[in-house]
Amino acid sequence: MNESVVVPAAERNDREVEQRMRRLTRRGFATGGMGALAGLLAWGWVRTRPQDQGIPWPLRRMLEWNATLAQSYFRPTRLAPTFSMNVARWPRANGNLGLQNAFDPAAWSLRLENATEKRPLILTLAQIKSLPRVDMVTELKCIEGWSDPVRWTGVRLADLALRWGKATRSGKAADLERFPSDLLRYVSISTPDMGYYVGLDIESALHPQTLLCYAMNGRSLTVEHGAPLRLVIPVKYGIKNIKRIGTIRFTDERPADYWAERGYDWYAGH
Ligand SMILES: Nc1nc2c(c(=O)[nH]1)N[C@H]1C(S)=C(S)[C@@H](COP(=O)(O)O)O[C@H]1N2
Ligand SMILES: [Mo]
Repeated sequence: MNESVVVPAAERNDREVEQRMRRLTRRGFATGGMGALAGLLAWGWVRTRPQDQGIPWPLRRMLEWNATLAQSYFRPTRLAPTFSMNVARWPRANGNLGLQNAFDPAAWSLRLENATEKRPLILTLAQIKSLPRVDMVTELKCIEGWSDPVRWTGVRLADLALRWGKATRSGKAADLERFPSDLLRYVSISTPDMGYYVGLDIESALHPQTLLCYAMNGRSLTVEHGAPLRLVIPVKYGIKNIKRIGTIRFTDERPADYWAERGYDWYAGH
């Protein structure tokens, strides 16, 4: 097979990214349609099956199967709604797990790890900012029941994966369309002190709206909102939007997740 060189992320223009998104989204729709049809045909049979924890067992099985299917190839979920700049608000600073230590954002660097390799890559904020800049207004939704549209500025986690080749087993730059099976299946992100940590499925992590964010509503991030770099992942609840990122690790093992360990859904999508 011809594994041609992937164009560096910084040279991809927005049009190219949009085309990629559209293709991947179409693929998602096709799968959804098949799922709906299978669901209709099977429903009569499902209803009459014995129950497992209050749910007919085939349904429980289906939930598990969906999770497996979502991981088996690259398929971003739908796009989260975006809003115009003028509705952006300041959310409350919520949650300071992993933020309590004395910390100097100016002395910060990111550890980028691949579970199949020994050596991490250490990146400066300037290197991260050299990736294509993305500006978007999306909602930050907390499981406590509030939400705010916020203007976020940063770079795509997908572009970081494409640029530095840490997301793959082969060590090559990720090629999401032609070699999705080369991608490691999960991403683990933690604060420098490991006080807070989230696990993400690779599809959500590489979703085009998943950003490593350094500015909020047009200003540099403040410490309580996660300076110098935080995750913004609008297809997930606030709990996954980890502030003060220290390490990003690509791995095939499902990562530990602070709130999943305390009873919340590991995926925490909405
Ligand atoms: N390091 C860290 N990140 C975190 C949290 C936290 O406690 N520690 N809380 C999460 C929760 S529950 C929410 S709702 C959002 C809130 O982001 P904000 O403080 O910028 O509004 O941050 C998320 N990221
Ligand atoms: Mo939250």
